[in-house]
This record gives sequence, structure tokens and C-alpha cells, in this order.
Amino acid sequence: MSTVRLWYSPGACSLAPHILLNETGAAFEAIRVPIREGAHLTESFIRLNPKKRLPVLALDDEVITELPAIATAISHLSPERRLMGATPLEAARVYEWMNWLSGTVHAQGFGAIWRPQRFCDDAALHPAITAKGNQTVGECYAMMEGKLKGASFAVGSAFTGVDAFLVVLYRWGHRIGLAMDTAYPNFASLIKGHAARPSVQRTLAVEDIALDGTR
Ligand SMILES: N[C@@H](CCC(=O)N[C@@H](CS)C(=O)NCC(=O)O)C(=O)O
Repeated sequence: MSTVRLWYSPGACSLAPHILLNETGAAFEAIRVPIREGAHLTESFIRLNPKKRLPVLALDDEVITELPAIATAISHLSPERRLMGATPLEAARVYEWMNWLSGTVHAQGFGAIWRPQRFCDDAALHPAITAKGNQTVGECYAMMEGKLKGASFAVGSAFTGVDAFLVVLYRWGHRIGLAMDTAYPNFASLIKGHAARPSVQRTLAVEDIALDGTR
């Protein structure tokens, strides 16, 4: 069994692998690196991940970055939980979701809202980039709402990495002022079910954050 370490920032996308680690029941160390305090810009963190981003997972000395890759590595800590899908088709669906959530919803949508400087150095253009990010997120959340109709889980009949990522995005929806519980009832109902899971409750308590985005 490897020594497992996760570097996370409270409420960031690292919340998803943090929940997944708690799902596995494996022993791990969670290392807090608050982005807001610039803790990911220290020399030692940049040596760990030159991309200067969270989450970071280490299995012994093997350092893994990028959420879908990290979720995959975590799922192998407890293969019987099938956290990346129970069948080949479910696995394909999980990666289809994960890539879209991380590449489009997160990087393109929320990236433009919260980090317009990633897209353009000219500060005068940042409001337009942020507006485009809000439009992208709005379109993606409408799509998610349709995909989650009547669903207790995003893929198949059990909790996967996609569900953990959706917990993050539900909270982020609140953070940008979306009426998550009225405008996205299917999404909200799925998350209500997940909120009762010990893994989710434990992770929120450790990160000291709330699903409704109030902290
Ligand atoms: N593609 C990366 C994106 C990770 C990412 O952007 N993480 C954010 C937190 S949600 C971060 O570390 N931001 C710090 C910064 O942009 O300075 C992944 O999927 O893991």
C-alpha cells in the first residue's frame, strides 16, 4: 500500500478527489494549500507541481496532477468501489463527463469568470471575457440539468468521480449567484442525495466549507 497524500485548497476543484479519497476508506494525508493566501505559489509547491495548480496527488514519490488522472489513480486504491465506472461503457461515460467538466465547464467557463487574465493580458477586455464565461457556464449548467433528469448518480447506479466533481460545481454555482435549487432542480436533487454521504460530510467538515457556498 502506497503512502497517499493530497494537496488541496478549501472549496477548489480539489474537493472532488478529497471526497473520492474519503469514499475509498484508504488512509491518506490531506495537505491544505489555500489558493487565496497564495500558498500554491511557494517554491516548495512549485517544485511539486510546476503547473502551480491544485489538486496534486502523491502515491509514495509518484506525483500525479490533473483531476481526471487523479480520480483514476484514487479509484485504483479501492477497485471494488468502481469509482470510475462499473463497466467499460460506464467508464467511457465517466471520462466523457470528467473531460467536459474539467476542460469546458471549469477551465473555459469558471476560468473566464474568476481568472480572465488567463485569457488576455489586456485588463480592459476582462469584463467581456467574464461575461463570456458566465454565458458558457449557463449553457453548460442547462445541459447538466437535462442530463441529470431523474438521476441519483451521474453515471450508472453508483457514486463515481463525476458525482464528486458535480458536488464542486453545485457549490461553485452558488458562489457565482446561480439559483441552484430552483433553476436546476435535477442537479440539486442529485446533490441532496450526495450530501448525506459520510465521505461528502467528512470532506466538507475538514475543508470547513458549505455546499450552499456561504463559506
Ligand atoms: N486542469 C487542472 C486544473 C486545476 C486548476 O485550475 N485548479 C485551480 C483550483 S480549482 C488552481 O489551482 N488555481 C490556482 C491558480 O490558478 O493560480 C485539473 O483538472 O486538475
